[in-house]
Parts: sequence; C-alpha cells; structure tokens
Amino acid sequence: MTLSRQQLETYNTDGIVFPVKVFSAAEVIYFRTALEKLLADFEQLKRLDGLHLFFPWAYRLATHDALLNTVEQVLGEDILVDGTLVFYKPAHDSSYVSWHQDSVYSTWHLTPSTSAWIALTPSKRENGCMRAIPGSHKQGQLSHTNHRDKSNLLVRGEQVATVNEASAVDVVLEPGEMSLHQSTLVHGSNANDSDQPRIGFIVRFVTNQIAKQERPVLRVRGNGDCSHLTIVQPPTENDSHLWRRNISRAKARRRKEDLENHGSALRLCARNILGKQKQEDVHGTTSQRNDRRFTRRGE
Ligand SMILES: O=C(O)CCC(=O)C(=O)O
Repeated sequence: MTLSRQQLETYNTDGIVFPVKVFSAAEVIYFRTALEKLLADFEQLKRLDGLHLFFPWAYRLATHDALLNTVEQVLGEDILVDGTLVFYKPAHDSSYVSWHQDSVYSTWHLTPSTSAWIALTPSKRENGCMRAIPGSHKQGQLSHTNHRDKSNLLVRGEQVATVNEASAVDVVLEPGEMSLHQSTLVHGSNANDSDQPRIGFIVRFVTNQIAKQERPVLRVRGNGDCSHLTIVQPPTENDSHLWRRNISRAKARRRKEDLENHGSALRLCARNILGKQKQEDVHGTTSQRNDRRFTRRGE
C-alpha cells in the first residue's frame, strides 16, 4: 500500500504511522503457519532474532513487495535489512517490553532507518500490543538504564528513565497490517492478559549510508555503494540448527561485550579511586589541604 501525504506527515510528526495494510489474509496464514511450526520445535521461545537469514519464508516476508514499496517512500530506493525480530507473546503471558528507543544500542538514528512492526495476529490492548509516545522521537537520543528481568523481551532490559504514560497510544493492528516507527520513538508493550497470542514480526530497514559494522546486512532494493558492508545472500532452505547456533553465538558475543563494558566501567572507577588515593598521598585529603591552607593563612 502507498502511504498518503497525510500518513507521511504523521510519520514525521508522531514518529510512527499505522495501520498500514501490507499482507493479504492468505499471506498472513502462510507466514504465521511457518512461524508456529518453528515455535513448536523450540517451545518457550518468545523472542526470535534474524529469521530472515535462515528461513526462506521469513526472507520472503521481509522482502515482500508491498512492504518494500511502502518503506521506499520513507527511505528512498536503496534499502537494506539490518535485522528481523519476532516477539511472540502466548495467551496469558507476562512478557512485556520496557519503554525504550531502538537507537540506544543500534545507532540507527545516525543514518536513515525505519522499523516495520507487522501483525501476524490481531494486536490490541488486551493481548499486549505495542504502545508508543507520539512525538517522543523529537527528543533525540535519551539516556537509558538497564534492568534485566526475565519477563522483559529486551535482553539488556534497557529503559528510558521517565515516560509520560498518559500520552501513550495503543498501536492496534489487524493481522496483515503494520506500523512504521522511527528509531528514537519511545515505545514498549505490556503483558498479554488475553486468551489469544500476539505475534509481531519486526523488520529493521536501513540504507547504504549506515556506517561500517560487523553485522551482515541484506540488500533488498537499489544498487548503491555497499563496499563498507558485509552483504549476505538469501537463505535457500530452512536451517533451524544454523539459526540456533547463530543465536547462541550472538548471545555469547553480547555477554562478552557486556562483561567488557562492565569491566571497563569498573576499571574506570578503580582508576578514579586509585588516582584520588595517589593525589591524597601526595597532597593530603581535601580537608587536610583546607586545614593546611587555613593554617598557612593563619586563619
Ligand atoms: O513488540 C513489542 O511489544 C515491542 C516492539 C519493539 O520494541 C520494537 O519494535 O522495537
């Protein structure tokens, strides 16, 4: 579907536009069936990263013409996929997503990007639809703190310090509809209190302006210069073992990065303490220095 001028304006002023119809009922059944088959093999999974690189059906979803035609209106004709993510909330499930901006770790806000959140089930308040703060993208990058919590679908548990929830909107979608949101939009979602599951298939789109990065990208439209990027080929057959191995590797990498970050924060802290200690050894503590100063001045 083509976005109207009004919808493009909403995307710019609110940082999100919805509902936008992308898939037919038959296409939704096809994608949902393929996903549920995978979910049946990997029970308990509620977060599925990078399916488009290992499953032809997921690649087909992420590169569907109706989807790309809409994204092209926002990003122009050079389009890359920088990731996909499924958030699956079974019926009566406590999983939620804390209020956050996608840009916090991805840096997607530095070059053109957009996220398509595609509903494969109805997505409404009762089953924990996405919620967003319209206009929040205009605040730029906000600081986040990480609170890991088993029910939070964000692995690091990043969250924005203060959110005016009164201004939040429910991103209500029917199956086959999507929202498009900007990377600095503050958004999240609540638990699923209903009898129905909620499935969102998210595709992260960027352009060839994105800086050099380790993560491979998929070129889906255009032929601009991508020599600084690693371009991957579409998957040829379903490979759930390779996908799982890849997820475990990504998890290990993330854990190592976190430990390194934690380590450097500790090192910085230790350096500050040791530096202060050394200064005190040479010059005395602040109060000793004050005492000396007072004494010198005869006060
Ligand atoms: O699916 C959700 O509940 C949240 C989605 C989200 O955080 C995202 O699309 O970045």
